Amino acid sequence: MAEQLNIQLYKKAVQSIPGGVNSPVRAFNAVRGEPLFVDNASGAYLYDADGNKYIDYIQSWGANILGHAHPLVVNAIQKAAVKGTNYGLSTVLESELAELIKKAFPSVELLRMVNSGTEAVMSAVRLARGYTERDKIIKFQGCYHGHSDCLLAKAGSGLTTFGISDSAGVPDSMTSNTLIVPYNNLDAVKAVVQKYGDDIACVLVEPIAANMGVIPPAEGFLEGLRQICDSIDAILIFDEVITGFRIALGGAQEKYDVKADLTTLGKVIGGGLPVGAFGGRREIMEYLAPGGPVYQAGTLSGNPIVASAGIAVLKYLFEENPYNKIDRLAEVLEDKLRNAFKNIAGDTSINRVGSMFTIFFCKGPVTDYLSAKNSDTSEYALFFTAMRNSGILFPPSQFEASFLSTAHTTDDIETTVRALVNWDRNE
Ligand code: HOZ
Repeated sequence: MAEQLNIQLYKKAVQSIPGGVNSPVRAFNAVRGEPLFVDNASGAYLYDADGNKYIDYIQSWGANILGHAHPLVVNAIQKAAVKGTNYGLSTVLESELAELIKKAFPSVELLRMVNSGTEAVMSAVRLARGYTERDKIIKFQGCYHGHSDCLLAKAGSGLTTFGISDSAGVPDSMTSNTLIVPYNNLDAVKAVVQKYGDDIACVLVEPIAANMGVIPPAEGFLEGLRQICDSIDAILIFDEVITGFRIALGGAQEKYDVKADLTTLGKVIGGGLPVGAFGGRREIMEYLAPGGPVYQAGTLSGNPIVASAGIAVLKYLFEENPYNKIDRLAEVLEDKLRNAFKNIAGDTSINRVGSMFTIFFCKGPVTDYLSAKNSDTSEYALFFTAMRNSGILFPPSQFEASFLSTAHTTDDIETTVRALVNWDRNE
């Protein structure tokens, strides 16, 4: 039998790219497979190099809320590209995108565009430290905020998937000011604050954790963080790279009615192109160069093609407000999966907030990093592989979120559930 093209492409990739992938979460080691090489994608579907079709619940790790290659986004990109791919100078598109973001996030008075979520959070933390003239930051176990040095400590996403929650190459001096506490545990935050109160520049949190699988904030958790920050004059940073424009137009802040001082964004606001942004209270943001002493820069920041794609997506979201519809579809999927799992041996627990969810292979409830880590990752691998073989693509890790898009349909849900019902565990 001829070797699959996908395998051939992987063998070629490892000759020039470490692990054959440009980001570890794309490796399928955790589910005991080879990376999937994509040929093209449209709406809810993705086609691999061998022509296999998948219902895609990765959706570029949540970036594609309108599904793949939405015509509005593709047109915006094409129109922008013929006018030049980057100028390294200002365009009106940057202010247009900024206005749309500000309209959705009342806590954001000024914002700056960058090129990734990593950059957004790295810059926001530097700004918080510069503004407060303090060094320490509070971060939560299992939350992932990109791969800048001071945040690679007990981090989720690929670090949890591959069991390297503290990366090599990061000197202790880079993380010595990073104070780590369990998610959803206000008492632990208070204890740290009692010890280090006046040295804490910021509390950095994913308001809905989505990088150790999806974990919603416990009742009062975000409000408690707000109060604690106010009591010590620390900056509250919400990392809404995943949740911004995903959970609601105004992200988790809108859903839970808690305002951050600084917010980081990415994914959805770039329509699937490389993007990040951070913004917040005017008096803090004015600490940035050129007006202020905190330096931050980027040749490609505010890129006209990225901004055009982002504007197209955000305008669509404002006009159509598809959140009820997409969340309802996700709820139907959750209910049907839950029912189907009742007839399958082993424990599962599904966490869902809006259109993002995780099926944990453990009894649950999953409320923090430790309970997420209770999951049986071998079972997840079996599930993942069975689904992949049936044309359903979930993330290749127990500790990542699955996402619906506006392109998914009830037929896709039915097909997904049927694949689960037909899962033959003995195969
Ligand atoms: N935030 C993304 C998923 N947790 C990361 C994607 C990546 O690392 O490639």
